[in-house]
Amino acid sequence: MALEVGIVGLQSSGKSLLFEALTGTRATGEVGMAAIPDPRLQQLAEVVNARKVTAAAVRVVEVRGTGPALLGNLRQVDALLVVLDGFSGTRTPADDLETLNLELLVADRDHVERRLERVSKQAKSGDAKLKKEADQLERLLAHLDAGHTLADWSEELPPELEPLTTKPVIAIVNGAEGVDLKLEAELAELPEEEAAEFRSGGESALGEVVRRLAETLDLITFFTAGEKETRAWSLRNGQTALDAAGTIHSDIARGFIRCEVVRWDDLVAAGSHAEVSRAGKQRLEGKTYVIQDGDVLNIRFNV
Ligand SMILES: Nc1nc2c(ncn2[C@@H]2O[C@H](COP(=O)(O)OP(=O)(O)O)[C@@H](O)[C@H]2O)c(=O)[nH]1
Ligand SMILES: [Mg+2]
Repeated sequence: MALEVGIVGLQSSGKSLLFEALTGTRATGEVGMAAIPDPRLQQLAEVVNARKVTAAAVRVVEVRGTGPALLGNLRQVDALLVVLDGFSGTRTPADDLETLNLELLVADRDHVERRLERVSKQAKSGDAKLKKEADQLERLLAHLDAGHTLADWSEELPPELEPLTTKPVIAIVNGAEGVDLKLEAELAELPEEEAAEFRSGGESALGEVVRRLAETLDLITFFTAGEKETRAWSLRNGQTALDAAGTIHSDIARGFIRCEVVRWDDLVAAGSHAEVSRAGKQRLEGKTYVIQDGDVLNIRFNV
């Protein structure tokens, strides 16, 4: 399951432009994939003469406005990208961020209230667990109505809740001061070389956004380097070889036997899988091995 990020912002702040800049497709208020740029990938692809090169990607969801119903579409995402108008000269980004935080809070209050209604009804059956959750939700609602947030609730939240206000937030000021999203969206439509030429060596401001996202989510990258396809994949820091297998395909996780691991730069320096193995730089690891950023994996599995 790919990691997912949601785009939120006030009307005309540049949400659709960010979606387009990240995914290279025009926003239809839907879902797209944003590639995570990684210079190591191309080097690996060249070493193995890969016919296909695939970057790691995160799913991006744009919601068309605010309000509990629309924001509710973001309950499953791993992080929020908040777009703030810094280009029109008519808005104050810091104030808009406060407004958006309030919108998220209102959406969460609505979420808690709805859940409370449902659970109290079900709890009439006498189920002790439901009764306990209803009591918890009632106190939580009072906590919110007293001007507090879910984030400063001292007890554990009921696991059934999917709050928005506890998600990591990455704020992007759209404009010359921050990221010029109009420009980035236009560049996203150009072939990669032309866009790079336009930037004349300077890096994409969008790259910075993606990097902040990867940092916020504590992501690491591992690679699979085959001739048919060389590919980068994202994992959360601390995840294992078995998690890596599951990221590639559930069948590979199910049939996991062992995993050959080389460091990406050892492979590039050696020039081939055969050479790096001959140099003794390839290790065999099991299911519980904790993947390190930059590992190149070859997972052996039974089907
Ligand atoms: N000049 C300029 N216009 C922008 C910029 N960002 C957004 N706009 C304009 O603002 C309008 C709304 O942008 P859009 O991405 O559709 O906003 P959304 O409603 O948040 O999805 C569009 O007409 C954009 O062309 C910018 O950085 N510079
Ligand atoms: Mg839009």
